[in-house]
Amino acid sequence: MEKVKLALPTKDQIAWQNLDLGIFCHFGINTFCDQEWGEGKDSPQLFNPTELDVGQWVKLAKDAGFKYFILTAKHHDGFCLWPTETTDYSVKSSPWKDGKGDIVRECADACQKEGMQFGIYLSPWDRHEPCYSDIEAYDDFYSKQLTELMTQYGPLVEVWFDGAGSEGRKYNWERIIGIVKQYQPNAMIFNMGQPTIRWVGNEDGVAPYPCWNTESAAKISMFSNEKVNWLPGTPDWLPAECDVPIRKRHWFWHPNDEESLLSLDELMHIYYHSVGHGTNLLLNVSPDDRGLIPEVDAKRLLEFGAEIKRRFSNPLGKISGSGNEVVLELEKETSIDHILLMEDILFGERVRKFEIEAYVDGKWVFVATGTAIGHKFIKQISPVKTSKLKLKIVETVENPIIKEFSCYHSE
Ligand code: FUL
Repeated sequence: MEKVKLALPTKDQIAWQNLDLGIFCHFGINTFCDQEWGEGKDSPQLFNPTELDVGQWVKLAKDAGFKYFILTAKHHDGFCLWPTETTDYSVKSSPWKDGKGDIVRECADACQKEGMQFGIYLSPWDRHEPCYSDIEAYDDFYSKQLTELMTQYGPLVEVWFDGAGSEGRKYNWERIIGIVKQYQPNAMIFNMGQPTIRWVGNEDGVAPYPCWNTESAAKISMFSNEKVNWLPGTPDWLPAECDVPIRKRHWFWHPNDEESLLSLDELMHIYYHSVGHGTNLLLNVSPDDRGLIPEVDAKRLLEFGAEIKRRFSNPLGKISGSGNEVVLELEKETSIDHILLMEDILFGERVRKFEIEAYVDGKWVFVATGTAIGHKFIKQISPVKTSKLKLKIVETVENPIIKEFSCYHSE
Protein backbone atom coordinates (compact mmCIF):
# COMPACT_ATOMS: atom_id res chain seq x y z
CA MET A 1 0.00 0.00 0.00
CA GLU A 2 1.34 3.41 -0.98
CA LYS A 3 1.50 5.73 2.10
CA VAL A 4 0.24 9.23 1.33
CA LYS A 5 -1.04 12.10 3.44
CA LEU A 6 -4.78 11.97 3.05
CA ALA A 7 -6.83 15.16 2.81
CA LEU A 8 -9.74 15.05 5.25
CA PRO A 9 -13.07 16.88 5.18
CA THR A 10 -14.31 19.09 8.00
CA LYS A 11 -17.45 18.10 9.91
CA ASP A 12 -19.34 20.87 8.08
CA GLN A 13 -18.21 19.58 4.69
CA ILE A 14 -19.36 16.07 5.59
CA ALA A 15 -22.72 17.39 6.79
CA TRP A 16 -23.10 19.32 3.52
CA GLN A 17 -22.12 16.32 1.38
CA ASN A 18 -24.70 14.21 3.18
CA LEU A 19 -27.43 16.57 1.96
CA ASP A 20 -26.89 15.40 -1.66
CA LEU A 21 -29.76 17.47 -3.12
CA GLY A 22 -30.34 21.22 -3.13
CA ILE A 23 -32.79 23.52 -4.90
CA PHE A 24 -31.45 26.65 -6.55
CA CYS A 25 -33.99 29.43 -6.97
CA HIS A 26 -33.43 32.29 -9.43
CA PHE A 27 -35.99 35.03 -8.91
CA GLY A 28 -35.64 38.78 -9.41
CA ILE A 29 -36.19 41.64 -11.82
CA ASN A 30 -35.29 39.34 -14.75
CA THR A 31 -38.41 37.30 -13.99
CA PHE A 32 -40.50 40.27 -15.11
CA CYS A 33 -38.41 41.16 -18.16
CA ASP A 34 -38.10 37.83 -20.00
CA GLN A 35 -34.31 37.90 -19.64
CA GLU A 36 -31.38 36.05 -18.08
CA TRP A 37 -28.85 38.83 -17.57
CA GLY A 38 -30.44 42.22 -16.90
CA GLU A 39 -28.22 45.27 -17.32
CA GLY A 40 -29.37 46.83 -14.09
CA LYS A 41 -31.54 49.38 -15.89
CA ASP A 42 -34.97 47.79 -15.48
CA SER A 43 -37.32 49.77 -13.27
CA PRO A 44 -38.11 48.28 -9.83
CA GLN A 45 -41.72 49.19 -10.69
CA LEU A 46 -41.77 46.09 -12.87
CA PHE A 47 -41.21 43.84 -9.87
CA ASN A 48 -44.75 42.96 -8.82
CA PRO A 49 -45.52 39.29 -8.20
CA THR A 50 -49.25 39.17 -7.59
CA GLU A 51 -49.54 35.75 -5.92
CA LEU A 52 -46.11 35.32 -4.38
CA ASP A 53 -45.99 32.34 -2.05
CA VAL A 54 -42.51 31.47 -0.85
CA GLY A 55 -44.05 28.72 1.26
CA GLN A 56 -45.03 26.96 -2.00
CA TRP A 57 -41.41 27.04 -3.27
CA VAL A 58 -39.93 25.61 -0.11
CA LYS A 59 -42.63 23.04 0.58
CA LEU A 60 -42.27 21.78 -2.97
CA ALA A 61 -38.52 21.39 -2.49
CA LYS A 62 -39.13 19.46 0.68
CA ASP A 63 -41.84 17.24 -0.79
CA ALA A 64 -39.45 16.33 -3.63
CA GLY A 65 -36.84 15.20 -1.09
CA PHE A 66 -34.41 18.13 -1.43
CA LYS A 67 -32.49 19.16 1.65
CA TYR A 68 -31.28 22.72 1.03
CA PHE A 69 -32.52 25.81 -0.78
CA ILE A 70 -30.39 28.60 -2.25
CA LEU A 71 -31.99 31.92 -3.23
CA THR A 72 -30.54 34.60 -5.52
CA ALA A 73 -30.62 37.51 -3.08
CA LYS A 74 -28.96 39.59 -5.85
CA HIS A 75 -28.17 38.57 -9.42
CA HIS A 76 -25.87 40.38 -11.86
CA ASP A 77 -28.46 43.13 -12.48
CA GLY A 78 -27.96 44.34 -8.89
CA PHE A 79 -31.65 44.19 -7.90
CA CYS A 80 -31.90 43.11 -4.25
CA LEU A 81 -34.64 40.84 -2.94
CA TRP A 82 -34.22 42.24 0.58
CA PRO A 83 -34.65 45.87 1.71
CA THR A 84 -30.93 46.57 1.91
CA GLU A 85 -29.63 49.87 3.23
CA THR A 86 -26.93 49.91 0.56
CA THR A 87 -29.07 50.83 -2.47
CA ASP A 88 -32.63 51.73 -3.50
CA TYR A 89 -32.43 49.19 -6.30
CA SER A 90 -34.42 46.61 -4.35
CA VAL A 91 -37.86 45.33 -3.35
CA LYS A 92 -38.12 48.55 -1.31
CA SER A 93 -38.71 50.52 -4.52
CA SER A 94 -41.19 48.06 -5.99
CA PRO A 95 -44.98 47.99 -5.81
CA TRP A 96 -44.84 44.52 -4.21
CA LYS A 97 -46.20 44.88 -0.66
CA ASP A 98 -45.91 48.66 -1.15
CA GLY A 99 -42.16 48.36 -0.86
CA LYS A 100 -42.39 46.82 2.59
CA GLY A 101 -41.67 43.21 1.66
CA ASP A 102 -38.55 41.10 2.08
CA ILE A 103 -38.23 37.95 0.01
CA VAL A 104 -35.01 36.78 1.65
CA ARG A 105 -36.79 37.01 5.03
CA GLU A 106 -39.80 35.07 3.77
CA CYS A 107 -37.53 32.43 2.31
CA ALA A 108 -35.41 32.08 5.46
CA ASP A 109 -38.59 31.74 7.54
CA ALA A 110 -40.18 29.21 5.17
CA CYS A 111 -36.98 27.12 5.26
CA GLN A 112 -36.90 27.25 9.02
CA LYS A 113 -40.52 26.12 9.13
CA GLU A 114 -39.96 23.19 6.76
CA GLY A 115 -36.65 22.09 8.27
CA MET A 116 -34.89 22.98 5.00
CA GLN A 117 -31.37 24.38 5.13
CA PHE A 118 -31.07 27.86 3.63
CA GLY A 119 -28.34 29.40 1.50
CA ILE A 120 -27.78 32.70 -0.28
CA TYR A 121 -26.41 33.71 -3.68
CA LEU A 122 -24.98 37.22 -3.85
CA SER A 123 -23.52 38.10 -7.24
CA PRO A 124 -20.18 39.92 -6.96
CA TRP A 125 -20.69 41.31 -10.49
CA ASP A 126 -23.20 44.19 -10.20
CA ARG A 127 -24.33 45.89 -13.41
CA HIS A 128 -26.48 48.50 -11.66
CA GLU A 129 -24.34 49.84 -8.86
CA PRO A 130 -22.59 53.06 -10.01
CA CYS A 131 -19.60 52.46 -7.70
CA TYR A 132 -18.86 49.06 -9.30
CA SER A 133 -15.99 50.56 -11.29
CA ASP A 134 -14.34 51.90 -8.14
CA ILE A 135 -12.70 48.80 -6.71
CA GLU A 136 -12.41 49.94 -3.10
CA ALA A 137 -15.80 51.63 -2.94
CA TYR A 138 -17.47 48.54 -4.35
CA ASP A 139 -15.65 46.25 -1.91
CA ASP A 140 -17.19 48.39 0.87
CA PHE A 141 -20.61 48.24 -0.76
CA TYR A 142 -20.46 44.46 -1.33
CA SER A 143 -19.14 43.84 2.18
CA LYS A 144 -22.08 45.77 3.62
CA GLN A 145 -24.57 43.78 1.57
CA LEU A 146 -22.95 40.53 2.60
CA THR A 147 -22.92 41.57 6.25
CA GLU A 148 -26.65 42.33 6.13
CA LEU A 149 -27.33 38.92 4.65
CA MET A 150 -24.98 37.02 6.95
CA THR A 151 -26.32 38.65 10.12
CA GLN A 152 -30.07 38.75 9.50
CA TYR A 153 -31.06 35.56 7.74
CA GLY A 154 -29.03 32.73 9.24
CA PRO A 155 -28.20 30.04 9.97
CA LEU A 156 -26.95 29.55 6.42
CA VAL A 157 -25.72 26.31 4.88
CA GLU A 158 -24.01 27.83 1.84
CA VAL A 159 -22.96 31.14 0.33
CA TRP A 160 -22.87 31.06 -3.46
CA PHE A 161 -20.29 33.32 -5.13
CA ASP A 162 -20.89 33.38 -8.87
CA GLY A 163 -17.83 33.94 -11.04
CA ALA A 164 -19.71 35.14 -14.14
CA GLY A 165 -18.88 38.66 -15.26
CA SER A 166 -16.01 38.87 -12.79
CA GLU A 167 -13.25 37.50 -15.01
CA GLY A 168 -10.13 39.58 -14.44
CA ARG A 169 -11.76 41.58 -11.63
CA LYS A 170 -10.06 41.66 -8.22
CA TYR A 171 -12.27 41.72 -5.14
CA ASN A 172 -11.04 41.93 -1.58
CA TRP A 173 -11.60 38.26 -0.91
CA GLU A 174 -9.79 38.28 2.44
CA ARG A 175 -12.37 40.73 3.68
CA ILE A 176 -15.36 39.05 2.01
CA ILE A 177 -14.50 35.58 3.27
CA GLY A 178 -13.76 37.08 6.69
CA ILE A 179 -17.38 38.26 6.87
CA VAL A 180 -18.72 34.80 6.05
CA LYS A 181 -16.41 33.17 8.58
CA GLN A 182 -17.28 35.70 11.27
CA TYR A 183 -21.05 35.40 11.02
CA GLN A 184 -21.69 32.05 9.35
CA PRO A 185 -18.69 29.89 10.27
CA ASN A 186 -20.49 26.65 9.35
CA ALA A 187 -21.65 27.77 5.89
CA MET A 188 -20.04 26.27 2.81
CA ILE A 189 -18.30 28.81 0.56
CA PHE A 190 -18.93 28.16 -3.12
CA ASN A 191 -16.01 28.38 -5.51
CA MET A 192 -14.48 31.83 -4.90
CA GLY A 193 -12.12 33.45 -2.43
CA GLN A 194 -11.35 30.64 -0.06
CA PRO A 195 -13.90 28.04 -1.06
CA THR A 196 -14.88 24.97 0.90
CA ILE A 197 -16.80 23.51 -2.07
CA ARG A 198 -16.09 23.86 -5.78
CA TRP A 199 -17.97 24.29 -9.04
CA VAL A 200 -17.95 21.15 -11.16
CA GLY A 201 -17.07 23.15 -14.30
CA ASN A 202 -20.27 23.06 -16.37
CA GLU A 203 -23.93 24.01 -16.07
CA ASP A 204 -25.31 20.67 -17.24
CA GLY A 205 -25.49 19.10 -13.78
CA VAL A 206 -22.96 16.39 -14.56
CA ALA A 207 -19.66 15.47 -12.97
CA PRO A 208 -16.91 13.51 -14.65
CA TYR A 209 -16.00 10.12 -13.23
CA PRO A 210 -13.92 9.94 -11.16
CA CYS A 211 -14.66 13.29 -9.52
CA TRP A 212 -12.20 13.19 -6.61
CA ASN A 213 -12.99 15.29 -3.56
CA THR A 214 -9.43 16.48 -3.37
CA GLU A 215 -9.28 18.28 -6.71
CA SER A 216 -7.44 21.53 -6.03
CA ALA A 217 -8.51 23.59 -9.03
CA ALA A 218 -11.50 23.95 -11.30
CA LYS A 219 -12.27 26.44 -14.05
CA ILE A 220 -13.47 29.79 -12.77
CA SER A 221 -16.54 29.68 -14.98
CA MET A 222 -17.83 28.06 -18.11
CA PHE A 223 -16.89 31.21 -19.98
CA SER A 224 -13.21 30.99 -19.26
CA ASN A 225 -10.44 28.41 -19.04
CA GLU A 226 -8.57 30.25 -16.34
CA LYS A 227 -7.56 28.38 -13.26
CA VAL A 228 -8.79 29.91 -10.04
CA ASN A 229 -6.36 31.67 -7.75
CA TRP A 230 -7.85 30.75 -4.44
CA LEU A 231 -6.60 32.29 -1.21
CA PRO A 232 -3.94 30.42 0.73
CA GLY A 233 -5.61 28.24 3.33
CA THR A 234 -8.18 26.84 0.91
CA PRO A 235 -8.75 23.28 2.12
CA ASP A 236 -7.43 20.35 0.09
CA TRP A 237 -10.75 18.58 0.53
CA LEU A 238 -12.97 20.48 -1.86
CA PRO A 239 -16.10 18.57 -2.89
CA ALA A 240 -17.94 19.57 -6.06
CA GLU A 241 -21.47 20.85 -6.57
CA CYS A 242 -23.26 20.34 -9.91
CA ASP A 243 -25.69 23.13 -10.79
CA VAL A 244 -28.27 22.92 -13.58
CA PRO A 245 -31.63 24.54 -14.35
CA ILE A 246 -34.75 22.38 -14.73
CA ARG A 247 -35.52 24.37 -17.93
CA LYS A 248 -32.65 23.96 -20.39
CA ARG A 249 -30.12 26.78 -19.94
CA HIS A 250 -32.74 29.08 -18.37
CA TRP A 251 -32.06 30.06 -14.77
CA PHE A 252 -34.90 32.59 -14.65
CA TRP A 253 -38.50 31.98 -15.62
CA HIS A 254 -39.56 32.95 -19.15
CA PRO A 255 -43.08 32.99 -20.62
CA ASN A 256 -44.01 30.26 -23.14
CA ASP A 257 -40.92 28.26 -22.35
CA GLU A 258 -42.46 25.01 -21.17
CA GLU A 259 -40.83 22.97 -23.95
CA SER A 260 -37.42 23.59 -22.40
CA LEU A 261 -38.41 21.67 -19.26
CA LEU A 262 -36.13 18.67 -18.75
CA SER A 263 -37.77 15.27 -19.01
CA LEU A 264 -37.76 12.80 -16.13
CA ASP A 265 -35.21 10.69 -18.03
CA GLU A 266 -32.93 13.70 -18.43
CA LEU A 267 -33.21 14.45 -14.73
CA MET A 268 -32.39 10.86 -13.82
CA HIS A 269 -29.37 11.01 -16.13
CA ILE A 270 -28.28 14.12 -14.21
CA TYR A 271 -28.84 12.36 -10.88
CA TYR A 272 -26.63 9.40 -11.86
CA HIS A 273 -23.92 11.75 -13.11
CA SER A 274 -23.95 14.11 -10.11
CA VAL A 275 -25.04 12.41 -6.87
CA GLY A 276 -24.05 9.09 -8.44
CA HIS A 277 -20.54 10.45 -9.01
CA GLY A 278 -20.26 11.70 -5.44
CA THR A 279 -21.16 15.39 -5.87
CA ASN A 280 -24.13 17.40 -4.63
CA LEU A 281 -26.80 18.35 -7.14
CA LEU A 282 -28.16 21.91 -7.07
CA LEU A 283 -31.21 21.90 -9.33
CA ASN A 284 -32.66 25.29 -10.27
CA VAL A 285 -36.43 25.78 -10.25
CA SER A 286 -37.70 29.30 -10.94
CA PRO A 287 -40.86 31.02 -9.74
CA ASP A 288 -42.81 32.81 -12.50
CA ASP A 289 -44.06 36.40 -12.58
CA ARG A 290 -46.95 35.47 -10.26
CA GLY A 291 -44.32 34.47 -7.69
CA LEU A 292 -45.21 30.78 -7.90
CA ILE A 293 -43.32 27.78 -9.24
CA PRO A 294 -45.30 26.94 -12.41
CA GLU A 295 -47.45 23.81 -12.20
CA VAL A 296 -45.48 21.93 -14.90
CA ASP A 297 -42.15 22.51 -13.17
CA ALA A 298 -43.65 21.59 -9.81
CA LYS A 299 -45.05 18.37 -11.22
CA ARG A 300 -41.74 17.41 -12.84
CA LEU A 301 -39.80 18.13 -9.66
CA LEU A 302 -42.13 15.91 -7.64
CA GLU A 303 -41.86 13.15 -10.27
CA PHE A 304 -38.08 13.38 -10.03
CA GLY A 305 -38.12 13.16 -6.23
CA ALA A 306 -40.54 10.23 -6.33
CA GLU A 307 -38.40 8.37 -8.87
CA ILE A 308 -35.25 8.78 -6.76
CA LYS A 309 -37.21 7.46 -3.78
CA ARG A 310 -38.64 4.57 -5.77
CA ARG A 311 -35.21 3.46 -6.98
CA PHE A 312 -33.16 4.01 -3.84
CA SER A 313 -35.25 3.81 -0.70
CA ASN A 314 -35.61 0.02 -0.48
CA PRO A 315 -32.23 -1.69 -0.54
CA LEU A 316 -32.34 -5.45 -1.13
CA GLY A 317 -29.24 -5.71 0.99
CA LYS A 318 -27.06 -3.21 2.84
CA ILE A 319 -23.85 -3.57 4.80
CA SER A 320 -20.86 -1.62 6.05
CA GLY A 321 -17.35 -2.99 6.51
CA SER A 322 -13.64 -2.46 6.16
CA GLY A 323 -10.70 -4.14 4.52
CA ASN A 324 -10.04 -5.21 0.96
CA GLU A 325 -13.09 -7.41 0.60
CA VAL A 326 -16.65 -6.79 1.74
CA VAL A 327 -19.34 -9.36 1.00
CA LEU A 328 -23.00 -8.42 0.89
CA GLU A 329 -25.27 -11.42 1.47
CA LEU A 330 -28.87 -11.07 0.29
CA GLU A 331 -31.77 -12.73 2.09
CA LYS A 332 -32.63 -14.69 -1.02
CA GLU A 333 -31.54 -14.89 -4.62
CA THR A 334 -32.84 -11.71 -6.30
CA SER A 335 -32.41 -9.73 -9.47
CA ILE A 336 -30.52 -6.48 -8.87
CA ASP A 337 -29.84 -3.55 -11.20
CA HIS A 338 -28.20 -0.87 -9.04
CA ILE A 339 -25.22 -0.79 -6.71
CA LEU A 340 -24.47 1.99 -4.25
CA LEU A 341 -21.18 2.45 -2.42
CA MET A 342 -20.04 5.00 0.15
CA GLU A 343 -16.72 5.36 1.90
CA ASP A 344 -16.75 6.78 5.41
CA ILE A 345 -15.23 10.07 4.28
CA LEU A 346 -14.51 11.08 7.86
CA PHE A 347 -11.36 9.02 7.20
CA GLY A 348 -10.76 10.51 3.75
CA GLU A 349 -11.11 9.12 0.28
CA ARG A 350 -8.97 6.01 0.39
CA VAL A 351 -10.05 3.72 -2.43
CA ARG A 352 -8.40 4.17 -5.83
CA LYS A 353 -9.76 1.15 -7.70
CA PHE A 354 -12.36 -1.53 -7.03
CA GLU A 355 -14.35 -4.33 -8.63
CA ILE A 356 -17.74 -5.79 -7.87
CA GLU A 357 -18.63 -9.42 -8.43
CA ALA A 358 -21.91 -11.27 -8.09
CA TYR A 359 -22.35 -14.90 -7.08
CA VAL A 360 -24.18 -16.56 -9.97
CA ASP A 361 -24.70 -20.33 -10.50
CA GLY A 362 -22.04 -21.27 -7.99
CA LYS A 363 -19.32 -18.86 -9.13
CA TRP A 364 -18.26 -15.22 -8.84
CA VAL A 365 -18.82 -13.18 -12.00
CA PHE A 366 -17.66 -9.68 -12.83
CA VAL A 367 -20.35 -6.99 -12.54
CA ALA A 368 -18.67 -3.59 -12.41
CA THR A 369 -15.43 -1.76 -11.81
CA GLY A 370 -14.58 1.78 -10.77
CA THR A 371 -11.99 4.10 -9.28
CA ALA A 372 -13.40 6.68 -6.84
CA ILE A 373 -15.99 5.77 -4.21
CA GLY A 374 -15.68 8.79 -1.89
CA HIS A 375 -18.94 10.14 -0.57
CA LYS A 376 -21.10 8.15 -2.98
CA PHE A 377 -20.94 5.98 -6.07
CA ILE A 378 -24.07 4.74 -7.80
CA LYS A 379 -23.94 2.35 -10.72
CA GLN A 380 -26.82 1.13 -12.83
CA ILE A 381 -26.03 -2.39 -14.14
CA SER A 382 -27.72 -4.91 -16.42
CA PRO A 383 -29.98 -6.96 -14.15
CA VAL A 384 -28.22 -9.90 -12.56
CA LYS A 385 -29.82 -12.62 -10.39
CA THR A 386 -27.65 -13.28 -7.37
CA SER A 387 -27.58 -14.24 -3.69
CA LYS A 388 -24.48 -12.27 -2.73
CA LEU A 389 -22.16 -9.53 -3.98
CA LYS A 390 -18.50 -8.94 -3.36
CA LEU A 391 -16.69 -5.59 -3.27
CA LYS A 392 -13.00 -6.13 -3.99
CA ILE A 393 -10.73 -3.14 -3.34
CA VAL A 394 -7.95 -3.48 -5.88
CA GLU A 395 -6.01 -0.33 -5.06
CA THR A 396 -6.16 1.83 -1.95
CA VAL A 397 -3.96 4.25 -0.03
CA GLU A 398 -5.03 3.07 3.43
CA ASN A 399 -7.35 0.47 4.93
CA PRO A 400 -10.68 1.05 3.14
CA ILE A 401 -13.62 1.94 5.37
CA ILE A 402 -16.91 1.30 3.61
CA LYS A 403 -19.86 3.08 5.15
CA GLU A 404 -22.39 1.53 2.82
CA PHE A 405 -22.51 -1.24 0.23
CA SER A 406 -26.10 -1.73 -0.93
CA CYS A 407 -28.03 -2.96 -3.94
CA TYR A 408 -31.44 -2.33 -5.47
CA HIS A 409 -33.89 -3.48 -8.07
CA SER A 410 -35.82 -0.74 -9.85
CA GLU A 411 -37.82 -2.31 -12.65
C1 FUL B 1 -23.95 31.75 -13.92
C2 FUL B 1 -24.81 32.99 -14.08
O1 FUL B 1 -24.31 33.87 -15.04
C3 FUL B 1 -26.20 32.52 -14.42
O2 FUL B 1 -27.08 33.57 -14.70
C4 FUL B 1 -26.67 31.71 -13.23
O3 FUL B 1 -26.80 32.55 -12.09
C5 FUL B 1 -25.72 30.57 -12.95
C6 FUL B 1 -26.06 29.79 -11.71
O4 FUL B 1 -24.41 31.03 -12.81
O5 FUL B 1 -22.61 32.04 -13.78
